[in-house]
Amino acid sequence: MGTRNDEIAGLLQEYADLIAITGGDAFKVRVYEKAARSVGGYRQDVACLDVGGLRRIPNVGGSIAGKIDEYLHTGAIHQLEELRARIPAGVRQLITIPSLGPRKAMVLYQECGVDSVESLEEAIRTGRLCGLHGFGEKTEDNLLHGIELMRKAGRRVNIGVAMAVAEEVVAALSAMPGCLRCAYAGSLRRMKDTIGDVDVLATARDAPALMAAFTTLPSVAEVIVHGETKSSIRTASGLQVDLRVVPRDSWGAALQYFTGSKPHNIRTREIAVHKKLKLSEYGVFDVATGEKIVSADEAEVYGMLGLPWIPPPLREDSGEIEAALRGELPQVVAEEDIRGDLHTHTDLTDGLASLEEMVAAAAARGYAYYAVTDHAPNLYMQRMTDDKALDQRERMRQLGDAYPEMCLLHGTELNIDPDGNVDWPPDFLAGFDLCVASVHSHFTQSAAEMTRRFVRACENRNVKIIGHPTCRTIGKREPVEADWEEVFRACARTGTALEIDAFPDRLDLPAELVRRAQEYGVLFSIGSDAHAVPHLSMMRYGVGTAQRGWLAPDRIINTWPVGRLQEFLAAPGARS
Ligand code: DGT
Ligand code: CA
Ligand code: CA
Ligand code: ZN
Repeated sequence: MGTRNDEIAGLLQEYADLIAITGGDAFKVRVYEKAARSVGGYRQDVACLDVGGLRRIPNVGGSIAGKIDEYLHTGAIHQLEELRARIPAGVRQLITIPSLGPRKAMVLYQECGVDSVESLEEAIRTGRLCGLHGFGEKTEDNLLHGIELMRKAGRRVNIGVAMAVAEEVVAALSAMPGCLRCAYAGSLRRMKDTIGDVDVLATARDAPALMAAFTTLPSVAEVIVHGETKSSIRTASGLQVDLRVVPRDSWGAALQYFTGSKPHNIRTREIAVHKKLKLSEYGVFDVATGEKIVSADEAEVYGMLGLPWIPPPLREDSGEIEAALRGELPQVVAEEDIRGDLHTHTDLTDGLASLEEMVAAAAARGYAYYAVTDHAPNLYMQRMTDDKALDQRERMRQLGDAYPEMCLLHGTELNIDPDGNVDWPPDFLAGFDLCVASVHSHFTQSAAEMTRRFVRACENRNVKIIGHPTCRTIGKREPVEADWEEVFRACARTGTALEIDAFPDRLDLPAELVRRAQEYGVLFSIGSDAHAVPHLSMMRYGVGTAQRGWLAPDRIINTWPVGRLQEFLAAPGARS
């Protein structure tokens, strides 16, 4: 069942934002932000804790525990309410525009009465910001570009948000006595990185009862349509969920239809026409007799078309039909193929959980190996030192005795500087079992500079994985520009794997680049980039991205047995 942790984390983050906008103490802002992340990632339901229990949450002190407790008892935090009364919600929305910070948001509100994204756009277009301190022409261009980026992401949500909603709906409906089958379809089943709306299908003995249950689920904020076979609701976060109840003997056809994508369906329908069949959301029909042909599952539907079952992440009409007709569909990686996680953090840097907690959670997932890759000293906010790294290594070696089944790897996530250099001298790096290297700043370098930067990082003999290569954050930051073909060649030549960062707002390398990179013989690693225990399960979204990139398990180093992985990590790596 869902916890209220995200809701409470959201309030603490809102409080932090409002303090920042009103020009409050930057230290206090960070304290609340950290507390918000801790609450969001906490393993117990925070709503069930008393003040003593609340204070045991990392980064939650007495005053924050008091506020959470106040909220749980009264439904409000009075200090937050006071700030809300002073700052319209639209002003807070302004700081979600990339490149617009809290200080500027307050100036815009106080000096120009800008209190929403729309009114900001209007103010820029009508020249009302001219002469306002700190808002030159370049700033205005950046703001307009930021607004456009936000619009493009639109009301689409990342897959993690949609999956949480869909799984809750499917679990609740499946538990209803009259429900026979229930599953989500659409872009979510295809594991797309952003989701427009969630499509849920069901078969039921009592369709009206299932509809009634659906429209009264606790997460429903608004009922958009309540029909006999189709209803739509919206959750508090604005995500639409459609439920369709279909006849039992149409299940396979309906699931195939509503999984999409639309271009894939157009192709399958054409193939059906050639076979004198009609394929629709209502079922498979014999055109000559008009008779409905039973389709209990999708494999039967594809079978009638003379095709093998096609994994949903491939259904984009990007060559999968041709491959299926030739009998050459790729055997894409599955979550069960993953034997370990090679990108994770602990509270030694910006993670929330201790080394012990993270390792215990990794063991519970049945991993054969597990790497801890905390940040390195050049990301100076993380306050990493040689001693801290060595001390962590020692603690890890001792911890290893308690986990004879799992190989613990002491790694680090290095920072690739603008010239392509990384933290620490080579002999210190050689002491790590694994070095991931990633870009964390200077995202706007030219493609040529960025390419050189990646190639140099690959050529470092200690760097084995390039982390979150494009540095995109979905809906917030565009991917960096680089000559990816050149980067792929460097990876292949130096034996450096490219990461698929599985965090749902990253999914980086994106699927299209994964597919292209394979042609250069590049290896991959799927890493959760976990900063808390629950994040280890984000691995599934990285696997989904790999599937959309047509990636087979053998190309992914963390599907390999530990011996093969260690050989790869120990190899010197070719230099230019
Ligand atoms: P989304 O919601 O924008 O992330 O993307 P989808 O793929 O979930 O699209 P959605 O929700 O509009 O429709 C779900 C599936 O239903 C879609 O993938 C294919 C099928 N579908 C919807 N409309 C049409 C249509 O006009 N023609 C065909 N062939 N299929 C359709
Ligand atoms: Ca959809
Ligand atoms: Ca839909
Ligand atoms: Zn990173």
